[in-house]
Amino acid sequence: MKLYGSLTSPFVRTVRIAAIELGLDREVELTMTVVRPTQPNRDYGVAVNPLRRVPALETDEGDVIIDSRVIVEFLNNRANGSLIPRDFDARISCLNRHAIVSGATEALVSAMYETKLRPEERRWKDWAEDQIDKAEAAFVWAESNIADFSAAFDLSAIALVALIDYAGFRFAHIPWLKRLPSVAAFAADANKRPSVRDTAPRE
Ligand SMILES: N[C@@H](CCC(=O)N[C@@H](CS)C(=O)NCC(=O)O)C(=O)O
Repeated sequence: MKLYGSLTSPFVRTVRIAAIELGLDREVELTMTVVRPTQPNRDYGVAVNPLRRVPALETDEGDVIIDSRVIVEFLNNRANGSLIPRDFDARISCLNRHAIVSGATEALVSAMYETKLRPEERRWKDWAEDQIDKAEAAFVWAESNIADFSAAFDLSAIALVALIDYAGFRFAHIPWLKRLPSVAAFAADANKRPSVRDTAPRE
């Protein structure tokens, strides 16, 4: 299978961590793909993902699956794994945690585009700060709900570690976890896993 992505995207990283945890990493080959706002990668848009976003997974059967959550669901099913629970209540709870974490990650990716990619004279500072504020609120929420994230290394926990490391990677000047001891302990613990260590974001 071909995973279109990069070494910096937190969404691609979620899929890579999941693939390792599921024992599928040898079957999933990372294909470096550049997608940057205002520089449309049209070949990729036509051949793979019309939204021109990563990650996208091309299966051995030639189907294309987009969005990290959907890809993890596909891989989890293929490996008969437990990254997304089958029990309905547990599943909704996991997907709900993931939705908050993933929304915060999207807010930070947007803030990164606004503060680093957009021409300086056109930047909207208040909007970028609002996105960062949303991510901070999600971290505070995670601190209150850390027991659920720590109960199993599932999709929501994987996405949380990807968010924490992305926040530190792109916005290193912000002391994200300073007043969040439980999230900090969760991150330290998660980073002991080879799947997490070996996929740390890098340019
Ligand atoms: N909800 C999507 C978000 C994917 C996403 O936003 N990826 C970013 C990279 S981190 C991207 O492709 N950005 C390019 C663009 O939006 O033009 C997922 O979970 O896969």
